[in-house]
Amino acid sequence: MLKALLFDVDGTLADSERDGHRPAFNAAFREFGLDWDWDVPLYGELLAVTGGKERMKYYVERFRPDFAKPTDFDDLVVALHQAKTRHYTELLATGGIPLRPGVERLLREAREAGLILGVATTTTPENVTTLLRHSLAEDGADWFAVIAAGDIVPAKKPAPDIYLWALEKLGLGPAECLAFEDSENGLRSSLGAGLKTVVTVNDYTRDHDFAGALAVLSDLGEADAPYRRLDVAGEPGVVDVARLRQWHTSA
Ligand code: XBP
Ligand code: MG
Repeated sequence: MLKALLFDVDGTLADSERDGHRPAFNAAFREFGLDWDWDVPLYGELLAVTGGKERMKYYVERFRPDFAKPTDFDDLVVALHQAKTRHYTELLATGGIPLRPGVERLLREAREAGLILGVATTTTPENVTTLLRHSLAEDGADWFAVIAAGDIVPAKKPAPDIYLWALEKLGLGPAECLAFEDSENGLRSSLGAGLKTVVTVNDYTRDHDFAGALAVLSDLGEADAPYRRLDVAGEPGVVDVARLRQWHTSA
């Protein structure tokens, strides 16, 4: 029986990477007097690595062999990441990052239907609670029984650890839940935890490999703007609780 819905955040609840995280990283780099600048295509490549601190280290290794790393490089990365989080949460507090189509509708319906809601993400916990407060509802974070985020597990997605952590906190097995993801790394993580997963793509992820997903959709859909099914031929529609229960049992 379907008891809980587990959501990825970046790219799934909100299209937050290109115009949210990316400019926040760049603002932090400027603040620290670094000449690092992540444009839209480069950031797409950097998204191969999940986690902001891990992504900055990967950038230096892969793209900036000229950068003379200070002996306290790890501390610099932590300080840069704190500045980036400040810039990002300031943007969120202006309501600058809206939820994706159908997200608020489905969250409300799921709550009314008595489904448990959870989050499993590699981003920083503060980013999640701030997004939910400003783009969902003042008490948006309280809608979720578990918010599994950031460094709470050492191995970030595509490792399944963050989903396994969330399942353990909820006291549920993977067969009682559905996951929602937007990226190949995310899908590998959720499938690795044994979760059936609905994928909604975005501009950075639409060409990813989503083999094994329950459904691959343009978005969750609204009555006046239904989703398009991208994996198999199918009617446009709206992801609601009834459809999720049907997919969950038939798969
Ligand atoms: C997305 C990520 C994160 C964000 C940056 O996570 O990979 O690293 O890009 O966030 P998800 P931080 O899709 O799992 O929500 O800088 O806070 O790590
Ligand atoms: Mg994501």
